[in-house]
Amino acid sequence: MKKLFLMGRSEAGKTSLTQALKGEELHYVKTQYTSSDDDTIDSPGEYAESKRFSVGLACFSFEADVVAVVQAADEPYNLFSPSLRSFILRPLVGIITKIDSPNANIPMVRQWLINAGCERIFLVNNVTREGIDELVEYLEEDLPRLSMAQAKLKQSLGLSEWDPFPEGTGVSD
Ligand SMILES: Nc1nc2c(ncn2[C@@H]2O[C@H](COP(=O)(O)OP(=O)(O)O)[C@@H](O)[C@H]2O)c(=O)[nH]1
Ligand SMILES: [Mg+2]
Repeated sequence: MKKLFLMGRSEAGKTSLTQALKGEELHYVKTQYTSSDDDTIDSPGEYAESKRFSVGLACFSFEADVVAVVQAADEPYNLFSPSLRSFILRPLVGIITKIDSPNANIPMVRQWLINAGCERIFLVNNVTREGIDELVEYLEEDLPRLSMAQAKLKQSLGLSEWDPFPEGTGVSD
């Protein structure tokens, strides 16, 4: 199981998503600090909302296998700059929550996530659990474990650790 780090604005639905992933009933809990359990790391929205604290998010990401930008489908504005993935040494995915909202604008939020550099985008409704199974399926696939030699080779080829070796290099994962 990949360990998932969640970052996003307050009220985006991060904590609810951790509950939906565990199959729990949604119950509101104000996230006062970054908390880590076996499968997820949940962070307070205030980290993403403050220029000073947002640097800390990069540090928490090192504890995770995959980093998710969580944005609600009815998000009023975008906190995440284009090419954000360049300082995160993990696969970056986008999760759009509240797809049931009457004010949802999924194409706009999807574009923000593409601009940030998300390699996959998941659409979920934490209340009805729509889309949660697809996300769980992705998380269940473990990332390949690399030897130091393989990691160095990938780095020398300009690849991220999780990128497959291109055909013709004579090596495979
Ligand atoms: N309609 C709807 N409400 C949601 C969804 N996800 C979260 N919420 C509600 O949005 C509010 C904020 O959610 P929360 O998980 O605390 O956001 P966080 O600040 O990002 O952790 C709560 O009242 C949730 O019940 C969703 O997918 N659909
Ligand atoms: Mg929270």
